[in-house]
Parts: sequence; C-alpha cells; structure tokens
Amino acid sequence: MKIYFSGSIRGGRENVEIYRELIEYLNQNNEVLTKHIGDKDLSVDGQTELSDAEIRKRDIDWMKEADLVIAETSNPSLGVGYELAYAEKINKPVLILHNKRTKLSAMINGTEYFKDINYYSSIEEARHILGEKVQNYL
Ligand code: 6IA
Repeated sequence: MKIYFSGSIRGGRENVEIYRELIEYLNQNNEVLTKHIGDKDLSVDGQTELSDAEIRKRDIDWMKEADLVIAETSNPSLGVGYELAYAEKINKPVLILHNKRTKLSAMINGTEYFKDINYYSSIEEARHILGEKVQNYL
C-alpha cells in the first residue's frame, strides 16, 4: 500500500524520532511516500530547493496517489491540520495516531470523517496499532 505519512515540520520537530520509527515500521510492508517527515536532518529554517508552492503541489500529488493517510497529530501543526482537511475533501482514508499526553484538537476529534483516531502512550503501542489496523485498509 502507498501511505502518505503526515507529521509536524515547521510546527516543531520534537517528535521526529517517533515519526522516524513509525515510518520505518510502515515501510517494511508498504511504501511510505513521505519518508522525509522522519528525517532528523531536515532543516526547518534553512534554504530549500523547492519553493513552498512546489512543496505543497508535490505533497498534494503524493496524497492523491496514496491509498491511506496516516497522521501523527500529537505536535500541533498547521500543515498536518490542512492535510487532514484536504484528505477529507478528496475522500482519502485517514488513520490518526495521537499521544495520550495531550488532547486532540476539537476540529479534528469533532469531525465525523475522522473515525479512526487512535491514542497511544508508547512507541510499541503505536506500532501495535498500526500492525493491527493498516491491513484493514487494503
Ligand atoms: O506546518 P508544518 O510544517 O508543521 O506542516 C507539516 C506537514 O506539511 C507535513 O505533514 C508535510 O507533509 C507538509 N510539509 C510541510 N513542509 C514540508 C516540506 N518541506 N516538505 C514536504 N512536506 C512538507 C518544508 C521545508 C523544510 C525544509 C522545512
């Protein structure tokens, strides 16, 4: 399956290690189109080869190509919120992972389209959830 993994970039990179581990796990049996989300060396403030408009277009094209969007929402991010709304707009299946330590935005939790919201407290638990659930989207 092609997976569009969504996680915070300019919203803050505190959870990059979690993104990296989840992407590595998903990539064993699937193709994660957005591996850069888990790249520790992604320089958030530095120069980029692509303009922001080009980044957005490439991301939207990847999302259209994907079978499933998986969003890690624990770190609030405008881009992740936008991607979730875009996925709803184009009717793309969405699985959400959210750390139990924080409360998910009412705008996401209160959207009926986002039915598959999963709370976890450890990386092992997050991996277990993915192991159980991703196959349901085949
Ligand atoms: O608002 P945020 O930056 O936290 O939004 C993060 C989300 O938007 C991610 O799920 C990405 O899919 C997308 N996104 C935001 N910035 C980029 C990016 N480079 N490359 C790919 N996807 C992105 C931005 C330049 C980088 C060097 C900071």
